[in-house]
Amino acid sequence: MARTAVITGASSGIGAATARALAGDGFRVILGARRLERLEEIAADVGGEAIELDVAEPGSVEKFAARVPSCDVLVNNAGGALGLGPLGEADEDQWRQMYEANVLGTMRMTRALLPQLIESGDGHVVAITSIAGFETYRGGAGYIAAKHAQRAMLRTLRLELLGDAVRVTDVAPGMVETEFSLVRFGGDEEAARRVYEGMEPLRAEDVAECIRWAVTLPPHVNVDEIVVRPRDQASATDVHRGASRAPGSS
Ligand code: NJP
Repeated sequence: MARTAVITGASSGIGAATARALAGDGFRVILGARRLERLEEIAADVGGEAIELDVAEPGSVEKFAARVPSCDVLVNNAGGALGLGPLGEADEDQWRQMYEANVLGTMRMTRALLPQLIESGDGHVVAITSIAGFETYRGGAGYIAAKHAQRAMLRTLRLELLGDAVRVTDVAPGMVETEFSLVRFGGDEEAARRVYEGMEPLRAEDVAECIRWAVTLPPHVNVDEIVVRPRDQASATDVHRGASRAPGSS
């Protein structure tokens, strides 16, 4: 029987690419996000199921989980950043929303589906965190705090599930060209475009492939963490823009 993967935030970017990758690998995929129309299009494409989900709303998570009788893999991908400004001008509403989606959302989904994941006999909790979960950069405090918290939560979960047949994997990407920057800059396409100018970012499919690899390894293999960045990015703030050095040049 096909294994079931639940993917949150599957209406775009990394989540949509993960839905395609896992469905392509024979998983039955159940997709969650707020934009149901887009979700339904992707689900139809991959032969999966679309269920409306707002991970920031406890009631929405409960309703979603009630429609998922069995689950082998949970990919906590829903989340993102809002704004890029100094802490001295922090917008409480944006901070709250980032915490709700990235931190509490991951907790709620994991808590709701943990019985099914344990019952699976080969469960797997994956979360898409970020290099912002262990690095910092100016202007990113709200997102950075949320991603640090999300990573700490996963490491704790790994300890708590020791002895259960459930794996825990943290996938921490660097720059990936998705709708991430468009959302961060409130729909400003020019600001979003500048983020990736002159460098080659990861594509959503690159991160999806990391997830597919981790969840299809034999059950005794737990990939604790994957840090994946573009070749052009050595840290959150060290980004190479322009052509790569030619072989032999210094
Ligand atoms: O971004 P985007 P990514 N409830 O904006 C959903 C992390 N990351 O694929 O609800 C349910 O294309 C939203 O769906 P909708 C990042 O922090 C990225 O890059 O319909 N769903 C959409 O499907 C995030 O955790 C980069 O609006 C909610 C999806 O989330 C993950 O990768 C770097 C939701 C976001 O898709 C995927 O982001 C990095 C909610 N309350 C980490 N709120 C990067 N792209 O550079 C949002 O280090 N969604």
